[in-house]
Amino acid sequence: MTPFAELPAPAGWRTVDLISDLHLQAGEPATFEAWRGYMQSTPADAVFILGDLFEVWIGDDAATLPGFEAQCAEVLREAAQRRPVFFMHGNRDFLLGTRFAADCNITLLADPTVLSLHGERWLLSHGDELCLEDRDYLAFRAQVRTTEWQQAFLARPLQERRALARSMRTQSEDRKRSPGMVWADVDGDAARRWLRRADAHTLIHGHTHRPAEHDLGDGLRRIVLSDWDAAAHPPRAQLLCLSIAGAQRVDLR
Ligand SMILES: [Mn+2]
Repeated sequence: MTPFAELPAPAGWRTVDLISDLHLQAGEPATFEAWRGYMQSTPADAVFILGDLFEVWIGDDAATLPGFEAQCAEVLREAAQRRPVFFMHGNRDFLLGTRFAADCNITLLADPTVLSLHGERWLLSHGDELCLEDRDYLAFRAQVRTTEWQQAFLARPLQERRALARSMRTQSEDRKRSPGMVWADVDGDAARRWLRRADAHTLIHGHTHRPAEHDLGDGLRRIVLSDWDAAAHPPRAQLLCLSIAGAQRVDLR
């Protein structure tokens, strides 16, 4: 079994912020503004984005044109000048590539990655791979994460990719609304297996939009990050801060 990726935090890091599932899109400016304000002002020594920063990512070339993606790139680039910014793929933005990352000076992380900080090992993931009941999605995931699928998709013209992404999203929304649809959650046994393999006690993930802390037994636990929606009542814009004191949720108001 290949060991999980490891990221030892530099000795100088005191606090690390974790965020996920912002689902940034041009049509939701309030969440974009909340995120921009946060990225400009956080005192954290590093920011970890654990997937689904974007509602959809159709290819790095989209960010080379003026528009929403370029605006987001600018926020990342500025933030990364002040502190390291790490990015892990979610199921919406798995096509975000090395070209965009290099352009913004952010570091791509493997899913999962073990972060060692203050003598603690934190297992970080987007979480979609552990939702074992979501079989249709996992089959789709296996297909779209292959180099062949991605090369074929990215070879299509930008407009065609935008249209395809839109229709895929409509299909997925329809599926979510269909009667009898059960929202898959992270599988407890799979989470425990990952934690043992990582020699870690805490799994931190997003994806499910069900912020909580779950006791997995034997001293193991998983912490679920909140999604963001600054236009909701009350607004959701939350991060998890890791420090010497442990993990703490912080609501941005
Ligand atoms: Mn997700």
